[in-house]
Amino acid sequence: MTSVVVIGAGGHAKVIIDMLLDNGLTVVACVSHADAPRYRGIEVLVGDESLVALRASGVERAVVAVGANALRQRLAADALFLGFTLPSVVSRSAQISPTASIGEGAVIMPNAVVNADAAIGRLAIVNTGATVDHDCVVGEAAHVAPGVHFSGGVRLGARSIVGVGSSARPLVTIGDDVVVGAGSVLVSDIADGVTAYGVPARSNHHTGSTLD
Ligand code: JB3
Repeated sequence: MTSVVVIGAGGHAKVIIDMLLDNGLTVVACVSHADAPRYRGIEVLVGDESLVALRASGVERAVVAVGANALRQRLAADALFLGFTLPSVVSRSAQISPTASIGEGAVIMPNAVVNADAAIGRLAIVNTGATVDHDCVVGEAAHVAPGVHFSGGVRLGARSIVGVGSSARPLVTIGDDVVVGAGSVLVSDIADGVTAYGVPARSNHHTGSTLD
């Protein structure tokens, strides 16, 4: 019951492996689509077909440790189809309110904070040192990058990423499939599918015109 397979073998997987080992779990292997170096001595199996044999050998749990949001969603669906369960992984140094909820397969990285009544969606990432305050909703397979700060009641849509060091004022809603550039300040809502960046964040390129 303490064995887990990690899907992915890049930088994100390394941080997750540290968390899993720190939580007393056994990582039986990483599964990658290409050869990758071992991290902490853990074998890297190339090709997702090896997941079938791992499941047949009795490994029940998988963590999809891939940063790309849509790919993470697809690999998670494949793992569920093979019969794996997708545990959430929470760093021992993260602070999680007892009234927050963490979805299946979500990962909460070291020194992150998730405050009262916040809801972290399945397969979401709350990355290193990010803070998600009371009543926020982080959508499925979204990514709150390192050092991001969400004030109360912020909503982030599915598969959206908010880049490193950004912040959002209370009650801002960010749509699905949005990309927010690093260091942005979100003071108003962002529609689905938009790329936004800057201080304050805007969804169009700044042309330099005085009418902008
Ligand atoms: O910013 C931070 C702190 N972390 C980033 C993270 C959230 O996302 C990190 O800096 C990277 O930007 C990214 O980490 P990730 O996903 O580990 O990226 P990379 O190091 O490029 O590794 C991608 C991994 O995805 C590799 O191990 C690939 O083998 C794996 N991969 C891609 N396609 C796949 C597939 N693995 C499997 N099993 N199947 C696939 O189809």
